[in-house]
Amino acid sequence: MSATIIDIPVIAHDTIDVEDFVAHAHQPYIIRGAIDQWPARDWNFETLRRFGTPDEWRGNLDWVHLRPPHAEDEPFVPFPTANLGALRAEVGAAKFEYEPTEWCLPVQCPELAADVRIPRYFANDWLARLAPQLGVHYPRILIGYANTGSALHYDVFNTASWMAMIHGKKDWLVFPPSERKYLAPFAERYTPDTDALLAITNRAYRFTLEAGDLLFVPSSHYHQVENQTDSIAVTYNLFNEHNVSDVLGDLFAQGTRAPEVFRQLARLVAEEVLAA
Ligand SMILES: O=C(O)CCC(=O)C(=O)O
Ligand SMILES: [Fe+2]
Repeated sequence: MSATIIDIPVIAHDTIDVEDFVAHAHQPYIIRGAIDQWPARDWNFETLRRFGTPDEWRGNLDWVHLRPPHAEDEPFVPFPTANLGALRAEVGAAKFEYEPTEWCLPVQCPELAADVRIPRYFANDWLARLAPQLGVHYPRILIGYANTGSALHYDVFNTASWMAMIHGKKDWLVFPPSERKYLAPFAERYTPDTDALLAITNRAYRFTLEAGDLLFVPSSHYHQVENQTDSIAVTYNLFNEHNVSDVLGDLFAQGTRAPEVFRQLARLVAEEVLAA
């Protein structure tokens, strides 16, 4: 096998007049023009450093957790980001897996959350309604460093996600749900040699996400992401009636490991059904 690369559709923010975008988006999309008016477009590493003191939790800004590729049995090791230049000089062009620890704005820095404007087509969000019970809060800032990548995965509770690229570039590889069965040997690990993933699959999206772009990734789409440059992104996970079945499927697969999530979700679905 050798995967055919599918072009990811690029659509203009203004042309999205669908009331519920998630209902119709069964593949990834890049949306242009969505974040032009966000005050967050002006963020850079210096501006972010002004928020919070270094000993407060601000994911990946001062420390980044790294390990070599294919070293899932080893722990991530914290590196001060100020010293990454020295580390790179030592290892040359080698790539590292990084742990994408995120900076959770509503909890850690509400004043920065106001710089992000949730696009209207992502406003129908049941995960936000569960957030108080489950402790999952978005939006988040995800800071990455050149030549680092994160493991092949799908997102928490198999939710959909969007990512707004604020600064820098990320190389994305996204697989349709039909490819998932082939990817098991590579799941939850970072494989810098992406040709190895393309060699065992039929179809994939491969693209670079650039500053100013907004990416939507539906549920059940495995993805592996690499920071082409140092980067700042805003991430957000969501689900609603259109992909709740993906979330339920994931919870059933996890079985008793997620009873509390199940309980809260069942309550929410019952509320929705009874209100209809
Ligand atoms: O940018 C990354 O490293 C990973 C992004 C992603 O897939 C996620 O946060 O779930
Ligand atoms: Fe993800």
